[in-house]
Amino acid sequence: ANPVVAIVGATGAVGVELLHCLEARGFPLSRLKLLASPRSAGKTLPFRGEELVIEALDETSFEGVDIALFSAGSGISKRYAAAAVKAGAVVVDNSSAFRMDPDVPLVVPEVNAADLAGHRGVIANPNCVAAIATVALAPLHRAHPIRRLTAATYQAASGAGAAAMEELRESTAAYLRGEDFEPKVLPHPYAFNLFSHNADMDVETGYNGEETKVVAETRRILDAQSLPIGITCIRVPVLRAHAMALTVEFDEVVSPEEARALLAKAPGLRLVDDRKKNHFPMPSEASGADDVLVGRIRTDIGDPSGRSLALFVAGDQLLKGAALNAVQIAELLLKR
Ligand code: A2P
Ligand code: 11C
Repeated sequence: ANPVVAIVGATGAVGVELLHCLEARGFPLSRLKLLASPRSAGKTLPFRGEELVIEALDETSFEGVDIALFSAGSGISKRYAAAAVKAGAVVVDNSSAFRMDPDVPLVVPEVNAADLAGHRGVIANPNCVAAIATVALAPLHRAHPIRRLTAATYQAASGAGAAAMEELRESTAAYLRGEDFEPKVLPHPYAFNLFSHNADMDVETGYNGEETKVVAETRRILDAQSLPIGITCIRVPVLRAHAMALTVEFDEVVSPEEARALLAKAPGLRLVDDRKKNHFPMPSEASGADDVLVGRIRTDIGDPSGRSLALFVAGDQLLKGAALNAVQIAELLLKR
């Protein structure tokens, strides 16, 4: 029989996309159970032409569930994942709760599907920047080992949840009306502005929690534990697609032509690299797309050795950065 699937955090920005992905991909499930906080209990969400009633999450929610897709923050994952596993479900967890646990595979299907083997009931879905970046980096890394990476990110509101997306809309409308707007979700004015990522800042090192996660997870997904990575994460006033400038140093000279050929045939990627038309990856074109967009592939003139390439990447934070990757992991689980 087809599996029973549960979504924990079904009303969230990622939760709603999980429903869409399951529906759009015709995921073979016998029943879908929607779970959220008691605030949402009794409300409904549409799925395959029906209105499914949301239930309040508790320890008993996972009876009969085969696959539980968690996306309600790491506190909820830490509290309820064990109950789901005990009830016999496999958990695909979108939070950061278990990503660095050696017993928990951290998987981007295009990159390290084989790591799923030997899971013990929980599989971690990576941070959105790590997932999007590794789809573009892995095909290069397999052909020519990367020896150093530098990244600057341009991250959308969706990464901070549905309420942050609403704050971007409302604060922009207020700005255009010439009215004051007091930020409630994000720490700084968002309309026509950008700011250092809102994750907790380590005042000793000067790196925030987002940067630390991206570094650790990128290394783990690429199986390159000692890869030096420099990173600056920035929140930009875009609704749902993250972009990033990547500078990649190799052990040897890799031509842009070769990189373009490797990336053009890699799964989950679409080349957008038209110099004549100045057409490169943009959040507007990445939004709603399953594929990660990659382009602006060129030799980095900042590295006199000629061994570095520069790329620009954009990917839908809610899809490849979250819901789509989780559903792809669930599809791999069914195949096994
Ligand atoms: P709810 O809408 O009922 O608050 P986002 O990342 O977009 O902010 O979404 C967070 C998700 O996590 C929402 O679906 C939210 O449900 C859910 N959530 C928050 N707190 C709890 C909780 N205590 N139990 C279950 N789900 C929760
Ligand atoms: C952001 N990437 O854009 C974050 C959100 O590691 O799951 C997701 C944080 C994570 O703010």
